[in-house]
Amino acid sequence: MASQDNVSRSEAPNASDSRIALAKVALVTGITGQDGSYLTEFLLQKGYEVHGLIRRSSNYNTQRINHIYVDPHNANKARMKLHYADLSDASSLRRWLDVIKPDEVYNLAAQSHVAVSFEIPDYTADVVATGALRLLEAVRSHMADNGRNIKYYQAGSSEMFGSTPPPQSETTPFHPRSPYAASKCAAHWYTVNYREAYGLYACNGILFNHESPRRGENFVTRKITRALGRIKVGLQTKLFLGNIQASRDWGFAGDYVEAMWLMLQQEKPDDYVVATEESHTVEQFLEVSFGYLGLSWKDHVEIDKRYFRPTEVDNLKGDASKAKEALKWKPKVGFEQLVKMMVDEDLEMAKREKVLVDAGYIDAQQQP
Ligand code: NDP
Ligand code: GDR
Repeated sequence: MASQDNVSRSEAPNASDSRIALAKVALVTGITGQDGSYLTEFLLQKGYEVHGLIRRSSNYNTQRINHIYVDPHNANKARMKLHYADLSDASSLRRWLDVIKPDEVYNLAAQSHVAVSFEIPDYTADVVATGALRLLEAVRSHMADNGRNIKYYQAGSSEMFGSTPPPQSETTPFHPRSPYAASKCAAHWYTVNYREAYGLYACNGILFNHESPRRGENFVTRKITRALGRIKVGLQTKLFLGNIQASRDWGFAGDYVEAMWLMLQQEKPDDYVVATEESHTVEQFLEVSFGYLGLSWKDHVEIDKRYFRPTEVDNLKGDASKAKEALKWKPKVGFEQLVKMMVDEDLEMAKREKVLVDAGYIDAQQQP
């Protein structure tokens, strides 16, 4: 397990001392998130040394990367290294850039929950918008002071299109519908500006929803598959949801991280939409997932107005022709395969949970 004690501190020996000769070096913010974990696996497979910035939390927050963690005391084998930093702390970003000297920076960190951004708008803007600006400025000043080049990836979102009707491409106007989406628009334009003003190799990936068994449990797909597994094994009976008529273009996170990397391997920096070009409603996700386990969602789902948003994004469906043409990227996992992958994993998790509940080790009511 990646212990907080093993996360390097600024007074620790230079983090790049054990740099693997000739390996490219990537710095990933948001490494403990869904995309951070898939991107790190992908980059390690490509031979990169990967440095992740993690924020301090009262509980371990490294569950998604524990399986690829190697204790740094075993320095010859450890190609993923973790450091404390925060997008709200500019000095930490600049310090780690100076120590790590990355070739590529992937800015994935965010308060990424759209509904929560209505509850904590100021914090969301600070991390998502100003956080991106802090990191861009740290990259710019590090490059100027050290005569180095860094390629920068910004995690943009289809939420920026908001109420603009589909299909949405790179030329579709933004009309954000939440503090989160407005903050992502700011981060998008900061990135474009740093590219134009300073010649920085900076790309915006405008990614449509992408899911996986590692998706956070309060996003709708995972909330459904997690509840479904528990319903199937008898740990839960009801699932409370909000607007199930919303439509999303859902892909597999493992496919999308490849597109992030491809954007940084081109001759010139640019912005790209990444999507499956298929859209499904939340209700269709319920149909396919419950149907797969031989259940009817109508027997279990109740609509709870608490999950409705003050302003909703009704319909997202990407046009990814530019990424297909220029990056030669295309998604490998389709909608039904994605749903089944998530249901299979969450059913196994529910079965393990059931063993613990039956043995009296945990209380079924205490689970999400
Ligand atoms: P997650 O919510 O799973 O991960 C977010 C990451 O950001 C976590 O590692 C989190 O740390 C970290 N983080 C949050 N706040 C801070 C902070 N103040 N300083 C440093 N790190 C912080 O998101 P995803 O992996 O799903 O998404 C990755 C990025 O892509 C995000 O920017 C998201 O907005 C964007 N995006 C995601 C899409 C999707 O469908 N998944 C689609 C389009 C864009 P911790 O683990 O401690 O919480
Ligand atoms: P989204 O994802 O807002 O698209 O943002 P989410 O899964 O939260 O919502 C998708 C749609 O489902 C509806 N919905 C519910 N959503 C949640 N979370 N919980 C519910 O109970 C529920 N019931 C219905 C929502 O109203 C919405 O229409 C995700 C995040 O990963 C962002 O960071 C990213 O930028 C975008 O995808 C692209």
